Amino acid sequence: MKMTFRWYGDSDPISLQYIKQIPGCTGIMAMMDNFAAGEVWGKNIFSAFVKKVNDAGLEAEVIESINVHEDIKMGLDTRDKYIENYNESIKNVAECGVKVIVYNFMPVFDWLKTDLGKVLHDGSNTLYYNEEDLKGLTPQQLVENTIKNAKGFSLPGWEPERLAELERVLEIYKDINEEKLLANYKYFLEGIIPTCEKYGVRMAVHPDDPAWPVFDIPRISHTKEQLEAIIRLVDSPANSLCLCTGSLGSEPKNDLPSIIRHFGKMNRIACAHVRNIKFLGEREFFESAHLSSEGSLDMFAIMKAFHDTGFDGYIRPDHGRMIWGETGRAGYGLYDRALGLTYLNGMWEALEKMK
Ligand SMILES: [Mn+2]
Repeated sequence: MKMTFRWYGDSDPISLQYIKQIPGCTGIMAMMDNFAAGEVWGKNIFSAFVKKVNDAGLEAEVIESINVHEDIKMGLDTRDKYIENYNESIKNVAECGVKVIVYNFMPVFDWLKTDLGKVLHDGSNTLYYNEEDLKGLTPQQLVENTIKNAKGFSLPGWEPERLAELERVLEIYKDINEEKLLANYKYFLEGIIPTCEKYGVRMAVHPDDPAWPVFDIPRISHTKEQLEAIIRLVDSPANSLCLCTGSLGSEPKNDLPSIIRHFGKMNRIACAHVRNIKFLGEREFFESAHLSSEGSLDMFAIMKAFHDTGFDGYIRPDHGRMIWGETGRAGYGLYDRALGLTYLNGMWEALEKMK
């Protein structure tokens, strides 16, 4: 297992040196916003990025932001060009040492929360979701609220160019059901997995966050059965999962340790985001500190499931709260994520030594 930390590049207020100072953190999961969805990732820009990370003593083997163009998800005629570009990007990042590409196939909206800074009992603040707060909101209003609450930070999944065409895209999705979306997904994977195999890269799909459909837009990656259907679309280890515990775990019916064991045994988990959440009611939760006792998920059972199935991929702590007066990009401060990383590493050491 390799323990990593998300880094946003030069715009990230958290320096690579700070990340390197977190004990047991050997690399980053890279989030770059230099390229729009559908654009080819230029090798010169990306290799300079990797060099910077390597010079700081860290690895850059996972990239989290080669976004799938909406036309691919919608199955439009223009998709072939975007798939061709995606293949070009895979080749370019692979030649710079990337082993895993995290992506999602969520229509329109990527992750979704209704409050990016909910104040908790101890004065910290965190990301919060309450289905009630979505009632009466149009998708457009949700987008406006989210961008307004981001305090000037760019938020992955909420890129202005992706959302500019919201009305048009929502109209097209009215004719796309889950079956059709899955067929478009298959077309995409069939177009890119051979390239992944050739260059030794694994695609890792991030599950829907939260783990249910929103605004009646189809979503097809939030249950064990759906994830199984996805990895069977193209039967290759290059077609794998990014097991995000906070996303999948937002639906209490998703038994995380058993899901991890199932896909872990099949060698279909390339990387993981590990975090805890605390349920307050039905479809209402906040992102808690990582420790099991602070939230609703059993983090030890989760880590043990990874360990027992011989997981040798990449893990990162996921979102953290804002603590100790830190301000910054929602979910991506330094302190609470570093605490989370240390906690996860502590459990891993115990699991190793108790083997
Ligand atoms: Mn995640």
